Amino acid sequence: MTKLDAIVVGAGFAGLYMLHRLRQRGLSVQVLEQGGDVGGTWYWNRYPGARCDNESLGYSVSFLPELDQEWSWPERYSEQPVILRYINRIADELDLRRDIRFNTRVESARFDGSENLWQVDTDNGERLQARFVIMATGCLSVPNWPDIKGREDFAGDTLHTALWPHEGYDFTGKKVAVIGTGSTAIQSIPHIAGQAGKLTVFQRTANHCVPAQNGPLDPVVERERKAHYPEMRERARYTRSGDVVPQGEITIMDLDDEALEVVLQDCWDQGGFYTQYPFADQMTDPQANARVTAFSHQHIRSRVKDPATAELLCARDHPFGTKRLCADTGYFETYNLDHVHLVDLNTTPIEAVEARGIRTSDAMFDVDVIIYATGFDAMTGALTRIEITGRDGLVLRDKWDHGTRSLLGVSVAGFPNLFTVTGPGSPSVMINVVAAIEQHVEWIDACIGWLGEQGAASIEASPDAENAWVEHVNATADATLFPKANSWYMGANIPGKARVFMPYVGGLGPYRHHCDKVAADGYPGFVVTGKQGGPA
Ligand code: NA7
Repeated sequence: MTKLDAIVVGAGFAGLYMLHRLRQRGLSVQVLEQGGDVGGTWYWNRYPGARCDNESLGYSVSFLPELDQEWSWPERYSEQPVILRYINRIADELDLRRDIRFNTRVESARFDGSENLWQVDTDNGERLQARFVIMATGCLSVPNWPDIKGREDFAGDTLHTALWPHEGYDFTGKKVAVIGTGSTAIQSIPHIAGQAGKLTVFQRTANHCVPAQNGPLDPVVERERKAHYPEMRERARYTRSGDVVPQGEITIMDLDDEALEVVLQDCWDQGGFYTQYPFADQMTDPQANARVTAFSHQHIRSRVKDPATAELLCARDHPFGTKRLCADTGYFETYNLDHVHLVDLNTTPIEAVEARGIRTSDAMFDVDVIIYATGFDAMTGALTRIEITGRDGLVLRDKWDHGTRSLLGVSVAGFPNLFTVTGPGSPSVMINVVAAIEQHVEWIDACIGWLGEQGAASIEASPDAENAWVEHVNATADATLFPKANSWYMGANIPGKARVFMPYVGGLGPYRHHCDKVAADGYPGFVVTGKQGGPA
């Protein structure tokens, strides 16, 4: 049996950085990765139009300053192949592949208290042992297949956006159905429409959307950023969003209609998440939020020619930004094409998938291919699919059955020496995820270093501190409009999943200060065993 200091699960941004840090510490580390190569999210999500909604100058790693200078992002928001190339470059630069086992799925991890060791079993029948296990499994890595009657009966091709064929897919002349209208659908639909003979989009809930305003990266912006990269990276570490965009400087309710229109138009012209962060009250005051919603609806009406379709595309069932905001490039205009149709599943729900297509309550849609753009079992899916057994036979899936519980989103009571990168209860998906990952990885690495210095055997969240943190995470979310949406942040997209707001909305900067203080104060709230003078 292979015996290691640490096992890292996943080889996306998080797993790669974790490997790098622990290796620098002189630890023996093995990364286990289900995919055939590095990249995580960016390895799997290869659908047409897949790109990051965070600007690449920020959505990139801070620990390779030479790469910051050398690398050129062709566009403001990079498409998937470019990001995947970038991640490959990181792996090459740091010679990481030699410690990564690909095509290896972790099936179970079991803590052996007598030896303070984790036993990890893979689908290749291999067993490894390590003192530490770091789950770098990603927040959006388990695709959600909806439970639609007859799904298996379809005779044409079935695709899921998160499991896209590596060789691509030619839609030329085909009759195509897309189910779902989240970020993924909004990115891919204009591209699919460009090829398909006929495209029918099945919408259950319209999503709030802002124009991405993507384009070639302005050389002046690039030059400026490269001249100040270290300062910008340092600033980003302490902002709420993990990026350097304007944050919370404008109070919507202080502005009259005319002034607000000017400010919002400016946001829409700048595009992307510029629309989300400048406002202090957008996510807390329903009235302020409604004014942004009204502006966004006006915008949609100006872009979609058919008024009935435009109304269907206006999100109404949740406040603006309370589901992950989508960034669009030509999405709304796609519905002006004669061969593209929108089906409203609220008035005519899907009754079944049949061999020749999709039957709704009032029509049969014959199609050649069905694309499920139906999202993920987010935040917990990858963790609960692994049989993770901690102290005294406690299984993580069972512990989280009524809602996720974790201290700082990084450590769970009952699971010693197990760390979760961007776990539930941390800022993770609410912010620039690369910044969130770096903060967690650095904190975990320092914690492991500290345990070594103390000669300690294990660390885990104490139940009291975990409860207090969960309460704080909930209270922070409850002070906002976020819990009002049936979002994947709430687990609401997965039937039967506990409805708890999972990410921490307090912002990266305040969260980092808190985590740093915990470390500086010797990890209060954590149970440390084997430490000199402590329990064995
Ligand atoms: P999302 O945002 O979860 O969107 C999934 C879409 O699929 C959404 O419109 C869902 O409608 C729809 N959906 C899910 N199940 C069904 C069924 N059974 N019938 C009809 N429609 C359904 O996933 P994405 O992949 O677009 O984006 C995920 C994240 O990746 C994104 O937020 C970014 O952070 C990157 P619903 O809203 O549930 O009514």
